[in-house]
Amino acid sequence: MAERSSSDSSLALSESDPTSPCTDASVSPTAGLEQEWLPNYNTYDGKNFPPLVRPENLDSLKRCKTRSDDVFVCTYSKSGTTWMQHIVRLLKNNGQTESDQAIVNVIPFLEEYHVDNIDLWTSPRTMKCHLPHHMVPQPSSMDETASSPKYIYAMRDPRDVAVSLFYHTRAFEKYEFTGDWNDFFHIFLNGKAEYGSWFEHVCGWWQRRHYRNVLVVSYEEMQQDLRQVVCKVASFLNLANVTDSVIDQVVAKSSFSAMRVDKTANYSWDDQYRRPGHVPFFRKGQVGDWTNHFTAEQAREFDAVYRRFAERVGDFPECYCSGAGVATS
Ligand code: PPS
Repeated sequence: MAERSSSDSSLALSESDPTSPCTDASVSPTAGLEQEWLPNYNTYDGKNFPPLVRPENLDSLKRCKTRSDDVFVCTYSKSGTTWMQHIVRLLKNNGQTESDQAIVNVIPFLEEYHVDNIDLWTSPRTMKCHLPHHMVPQPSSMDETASSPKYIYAMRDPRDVAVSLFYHTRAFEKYEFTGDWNDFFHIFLNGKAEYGSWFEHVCGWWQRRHYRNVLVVSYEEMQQDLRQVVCKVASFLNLANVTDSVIDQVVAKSSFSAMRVDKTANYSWDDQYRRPGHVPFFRKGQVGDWTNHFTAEQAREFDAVYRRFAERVGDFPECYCSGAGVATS
């Protein structure tokens, strides 16, 4: 497929611009839903954000200057972020966790910080973020080789994302959310969950997946052939010295069962903030758990919204409608 240049005028539009191809015009953070149904979100620029993500920090990111050796792990929430962070961390350190530091200290969560703080981090910086594409710090010219930071975007079947995010939102006291799955289904489908519409989010990165400094991978691909994804990430990051044995170690240490008991990766440090009896971070780690939650009517409604969006924007992954994983290359 032909490489798309960063001067493509339709893609140069921000997704917050109503004329951008990815904007879901029907989405506003609260319209059509009673405010009291919503989790305790912060709102910024027409989108909802988790309670720990402060609008002033989001605003400050407009001033964030990228560096050529920056690596961003970008995702919509609950799409395999920690899995990808762990892989990147291991790859960059010959298959070892370089210290007993929790992953959030090694690969910090960008939007929890103010730019004045981020500017002080030493290079090379690797950061995680869930921001929609137009809010992620980027150089004025993307799609270059030597001088561009790198962006890894991990995506997941939105139905599994919705289910995982439902349990996450219910688990943490801070969200003050006591709704049921049916309530959350509508919050998610209407683009009112944290970070806004899944469709807009994925669209922003999907349409740039052929840029040389963007790598898009899916959770389903990772489940199907983890080794292949690990190799893809190593090559994208230009980690020339990674041997087969390092790849083997990264794959072994990145399995669900290995990460669940790894204190640097399993988010056990957050357990103190979970309501009693709620699921742990490593909940199921499966493809297709949505079938245990969606009613037949919800599945039809989701498919209809998906198809409408995909038809309108044209260049959008189609496979999730039929239940298959998305091939990103
Ligand atoms: S967060 O809070 O947004 O950063 O969460 P995120 O890391 O993106 O996603 C959490 C879900 O990813 C699952 N997970 C894994 N699945 C398979 N293998 C591995 N190694 C793995 N690591 C994390 C995790 O279990 C969450 O999904 P659910 O469906 O809730 O279990």
